[in-house]
Amino acid sequence: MKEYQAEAIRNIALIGHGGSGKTSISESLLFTSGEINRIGKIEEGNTTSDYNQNEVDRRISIAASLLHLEWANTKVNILDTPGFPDFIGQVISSLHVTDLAISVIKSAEGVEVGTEQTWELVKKTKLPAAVIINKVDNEHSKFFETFQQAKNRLSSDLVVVSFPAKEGLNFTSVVDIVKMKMISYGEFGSKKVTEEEIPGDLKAQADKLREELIEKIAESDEALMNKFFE
Ligand SMILES: Nc1nc2c(ncn2[C@@H]2O[C@H](COP(=O)(O)OP(=O)(O)OP(=O)(O)O)[C@@H](O)[C@H]2O)c(=O)[nH]1
Ligand SMILES: [Mg+2]
Repeated sequence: MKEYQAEAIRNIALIGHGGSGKTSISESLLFTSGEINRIGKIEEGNTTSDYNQNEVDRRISIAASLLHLEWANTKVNILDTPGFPDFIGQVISSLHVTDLAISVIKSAEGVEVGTEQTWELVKKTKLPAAVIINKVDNEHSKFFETFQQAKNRLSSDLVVVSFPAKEGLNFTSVVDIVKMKMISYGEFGSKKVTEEEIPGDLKAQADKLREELIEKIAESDEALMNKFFE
């Protein structure tokens, strides 16, 4: 087995309310990085993370699963934790061994009780944290409303790094605020990705969000600010 130096290892926990999409995101990450060559689905009971028969039958995660992938010469260990509150012990123990927590929130439903409960644990451990606003293909998706809610209820430090170019049933693309490009995805499981200039009607919004991102970075760390400009 390939050996990695400590600086080339990242440990991430996916946390959040039940059914927000943590296991599906894990599966997509494994597929995108080439760790698996067929993408599993919760409905088909064939995801890498929910392998236990009970998880397959109930279509929920019960225990935290440890997954791994390689990306840019870095080993990424992912702990996919259950969202159902009975299993919160799995979230608590996972957060003790991770460097970063990623909270997955449903775009249409917004911040839910499980989002707040698991976020409280992150605050206790003082871990760095990020948020994924997921299910932006839902017809009731309201990305920016959910973002504002997360800012109000989780952390005022949150800033957007990418947003859906068009949310709802026609979702195919995101605007990446770091690359300043629009990134479009092919059909599910195709790995087809295309980069284009940000369309005119979204450019002003992207510029404004990028300014907010830079301000936040500058506010928090001078070294990071220099790195960002490099
Ligand atoms: N349309 C749509 N469905 C999604 C998306 N992400 C997940 N789902 C579906 O949402 C349901 C829950 O997904 P999971 O990946 O099991 O969510 P989870 O957060 O791991 O759930 P627990 O582990 O039980 O907390 C499944 O039916 C998924 O197929 C998404 O981005 N879009
Ligand atoms: Mg799950």
